[in-house]
Amino acid sequence: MKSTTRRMGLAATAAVVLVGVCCALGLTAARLVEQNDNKEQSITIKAFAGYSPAVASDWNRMPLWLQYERLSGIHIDWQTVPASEVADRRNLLLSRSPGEWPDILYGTQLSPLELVGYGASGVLIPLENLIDREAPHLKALLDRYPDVRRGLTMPDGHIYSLPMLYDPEFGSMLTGEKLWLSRSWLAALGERPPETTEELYRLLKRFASSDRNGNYKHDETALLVQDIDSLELVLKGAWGLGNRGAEHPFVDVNPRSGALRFIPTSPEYKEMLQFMRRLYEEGLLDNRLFAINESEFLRLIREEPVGAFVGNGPPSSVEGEYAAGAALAGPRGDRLFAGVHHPLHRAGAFAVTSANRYPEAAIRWADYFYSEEGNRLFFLGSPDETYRPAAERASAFSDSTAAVIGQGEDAKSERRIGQFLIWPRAEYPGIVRKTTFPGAESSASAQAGASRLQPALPAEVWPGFTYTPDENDLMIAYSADIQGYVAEMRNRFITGEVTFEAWDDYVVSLRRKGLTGYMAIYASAYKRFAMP
Ligand SMILES: [Ca+2]
Repeated sequence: MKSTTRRMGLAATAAVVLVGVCCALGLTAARLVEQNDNKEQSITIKAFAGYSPAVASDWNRMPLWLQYERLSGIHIDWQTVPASEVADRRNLLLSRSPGEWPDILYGTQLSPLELVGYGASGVLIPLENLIDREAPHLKALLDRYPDVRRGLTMPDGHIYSLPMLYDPEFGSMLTGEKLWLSRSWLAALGERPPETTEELYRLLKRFASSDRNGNYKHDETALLVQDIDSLELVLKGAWGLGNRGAEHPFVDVNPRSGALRFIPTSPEYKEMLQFMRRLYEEGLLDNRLFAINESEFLRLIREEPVGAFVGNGPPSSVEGEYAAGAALAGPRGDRLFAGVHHPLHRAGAFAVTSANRYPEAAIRWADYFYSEEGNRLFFLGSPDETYRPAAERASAFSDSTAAVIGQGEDAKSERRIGQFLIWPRAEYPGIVRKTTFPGAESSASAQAGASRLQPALPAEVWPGFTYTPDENDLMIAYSADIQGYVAEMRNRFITGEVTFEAWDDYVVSLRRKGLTGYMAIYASAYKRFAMP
C-alpha cells in the first residue's frame, strides 16, 4: 500500500516538474532535470492570496509552499492579505495598471459575476483551452462530472477560474451539517433515534425535562444549533423543500407543476416555520441561538453535553458520544435531506491575469492539487514530517508531530495546522477527498451519518447558477431586498415577534419587492444551466 503511494507520488511529481527547470533542490528535482531537455530559466509567479485567520500570514516561508517549490521548480512570490479583506484588496489591486497586477489570484473569493466582469474586461484570461492542455487532473474531473464543468462555465461560454471541489464520492462532506443525537441520552431514556419531525419534537421534550446533569433543574440543552440556516437545512426536506440541494436555499422545483418554486412563500415553508416556532416557544431550541459563536458552540458540545445538535460532526474528543440521525419524515410524509451540497463548492478559487507571462506553468502548478498526491501534500504535508502514512487511516497525522499538528477539531489545533499548511477555513483550488482530508467530515461517525442520509438525498443537486452582468445587477438588488427580508422575517416568526397571522402580508410584501422579476432571472439562469 505504502509503496504504491510512493510510486504514484513520483509519477505525479514528474508531471508537474516538467514545467520548468528545477533548481537542483534535492534528488527528485535533480532526477527531473535530467528528464527535462527544456532549457528555460526557473519561473517566478507573483500571487495574490487571502489567508484565513487560522493560517500563518507569511506564505513565502510556509512549509507547504517551500516543499511544493522543490517539487515543481516554480517559485511563487506571495502577497497575502487577511481573507476578510481579500475581495476588496483584490479589486483595488486590479484597478491599477496591468504592470501592478499579480499573475495569479489564489483564494480571493472571486464571485461568478466578478469572473464574468474581469473576463469581459480582459483582466482574467479564459482557461478552458489551458485546462484541456495543461491540467490533466482537473480535466479528468470535469469530463467525469459534466455538471461541474457547466457550473464553472460562465454565460459568455468561457471558464475563468479553477474551482474548489468536494469529491462527489465524499458523502459526509457533501451532506455537511447533520442532526446529531447523544447516544447516552437516548440510552438513558430508552429512546430510539427519531424518524419523523413529530418524533424529534417528542424526543426533545424528553431531553429537556430529563435532568441529565442531575441538578434538579430543567436546564438541559435539548437541541443546540449554531444558526437558523443550519436548522433549516436539516428540517426543510421533511416538508419536501430544497429538492435541488443546498446551493439553492430559496428556489427549487415544485414537484407537482415542475416549475421553479420560491421556497419561502410556499405553504410547506410556513408549516416548517411553525414547527420551529413550537421548538423555540417550548424552550427546546437553545435560546443562545442568535448569539452563539463557533468556539462557544463546540465548547458546549464538548463540555456541557447536549441532547442533540446540528453540525458537521462532534469534536473528536466526544466523537463516540453522538450519532447522526436519519433524514426525518414530515407531516405529509416527505422525507428528503435537502442539506446536500454540490461538488462545485467555489468556482473562483484560482484565476490567471493577463499580466501572467507563464499561464501554462500557472495552470500546471495548480492542477497538482486535483491529484491524490497533491491532496496529500496540501492537506497532510510531508510524510514523516507532518504525517505518517498509515494503512488504517491515511489522514492521520504522525505521532511525533501530533503535538505540533493535531486533528482539526477546534480553533487551537487549526492554528497549529496553519503554521504548516493553509487549508483550514480557506478557499483554494483543489479537491477535498475523503482519503486525505483530516477534518471532522472524515470521521467514522460522519461517514456513517452520510450513509444513513444517502437514501433521502435529492435525485438532482444543482451547482450555483451564473448570471449575465445585466441579470446580476438586478439580482444584487433583489437579493438584498428579498433574501434579506426572508431571513429577517424567519427570525421574527420563530421568536414570536410576529405571529403567523401576518403570513399573507409577508407574502404580499415579497411580491412588492419584485419576486416576479427575481424568479424570471432565476428561470433564465436555470435555462442556461439545463440547456447549455
Ligand atoms: Ca438539570
